Amino acid sequence: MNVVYLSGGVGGAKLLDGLAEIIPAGELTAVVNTGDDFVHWGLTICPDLDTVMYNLAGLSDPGQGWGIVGDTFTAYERMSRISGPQWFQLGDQDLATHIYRTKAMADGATLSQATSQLMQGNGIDHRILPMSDDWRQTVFLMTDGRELLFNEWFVRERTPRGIESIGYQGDSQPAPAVVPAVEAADLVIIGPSNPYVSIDTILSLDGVRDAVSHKPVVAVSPIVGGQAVKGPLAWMLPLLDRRDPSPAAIVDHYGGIVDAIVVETGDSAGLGVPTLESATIMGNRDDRVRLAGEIMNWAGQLV
Ligand code: FO1
Repeated sequence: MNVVYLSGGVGGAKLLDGLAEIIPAGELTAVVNTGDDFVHWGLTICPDLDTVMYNLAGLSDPGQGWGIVGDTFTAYERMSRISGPQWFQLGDQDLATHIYRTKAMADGATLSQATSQLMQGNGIDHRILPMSDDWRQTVFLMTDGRELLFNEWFVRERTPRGIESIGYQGDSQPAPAVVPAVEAADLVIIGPSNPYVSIDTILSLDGVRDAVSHKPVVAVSPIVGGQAVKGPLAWMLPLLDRRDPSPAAIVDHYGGIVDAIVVETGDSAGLGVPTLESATIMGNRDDRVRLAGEIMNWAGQLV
């Protein structure tokens, strides 16, 4: 069964790690959010691509989810001495990724090509695609007039709530392999990611929502028991969709493209689509593989 997985954030990467364990490399393609990408220290930073890469390579901190477990921060500390307090922690090993990617693209590689080289360099056989090869940055227009890039909002400012709107700036073209991958899929899985900053970013690209809408789609709820497992989603839904945080709000947010949903045991009230209840909190790798297996066994009925 050909699966395309839409991913962003730490939760998305964790479930992808489980899926990659049970689905052969030729049958699983991930399309990863690049709306978080930005230039920092002159380097092109792609947090969600790197979070996927480190989780699939077994390099990530199981708890934190991003960065390389055991990494040191000597360059970061030195930079803080040179140019004052820093707000985005780039580890010494993590820097190799950013330097490699920045050089590859300076030498003319596309982000898709640089990503493929980085994945191979980290021993990952599954196909991991950036949603776009060009800048498509998520921008927060705040009620006080500030415009913040995602990580300026998420990390530097610590998710301020005065959001006027969220926009996606830059090229609306998906990376070349994205729409063909969706068209070749038997099933699309939307990871337990924040819809606004991890999935809408992908669906907003030309042709992607339409291609996905013609496929069976399973979404994994990022809302558990009325709370966001990670991050600010629990208050973004009431603010931006005027909905209480719930799996039903997630189904409705995606506007009819979701055919089935995976929720935490006990959360399946009034969803109106086929629902799988499970233990969806992934505290360790066994959880990731178990949940992935349950989803794949259950999703067979939809294809
Ligand atoms: N998240 C933080 O909360 N603080 C950080 O200093 C930080 C650094 C960082 C460096 C590389 C990277 O790939 C991710 C990093 N993240 C950090 C996570 C980042 O904010 C991602 O956008 C989140 O994973 C959500 O997508």
